[in-house]
Amino acid sequence: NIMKLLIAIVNNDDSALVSSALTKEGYSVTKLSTTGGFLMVGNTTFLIGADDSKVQKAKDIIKENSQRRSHKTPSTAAFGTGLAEGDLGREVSVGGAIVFVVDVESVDKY
Ligand code: 2BA
Repeated sequence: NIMKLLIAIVNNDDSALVSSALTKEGYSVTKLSTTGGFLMVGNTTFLIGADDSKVQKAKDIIKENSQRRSHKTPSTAAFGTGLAEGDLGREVSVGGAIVFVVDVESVDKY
């Protein structure tokens, strides 16, 4: 059987729901604390190794439990943000979730 790795970047406000919903459905999940390069605000990255046949269901669960939100960028430039002058104090639409699905060459558990 073919394994896939889902890399899902999820809004922090949705991450608790996403993680419990996935776990309840039997997925093995690793949560990483991450930071978006544009807003420099914390988000959550899930690593989910799953059989190919379980990928669509995982995506559905993530979709059902995450929402797009409007987020205001800082009004003054902070060190390390990717914000340009014109981006300051603007509303940007932030997922929700973005999900990458990648092929897994092999899986070994020790
Ligand atoms: P951030 O990088 O903090 O981006 C937050 C939101 O700001 C993005 O929402 C998008 O609406 C906007 N944005 C991002 N980069 C921009 C840019 N260079 N110029 C103008 N606006 C920009 P989402 O697209 O929903 O992304 C939410 C988070 O998901 C991102 O947080 C990032 O952590 C991750 N992400 C999104 N697309 C990605 C990708 N292609 N590769 C890796 N991570 C990604």
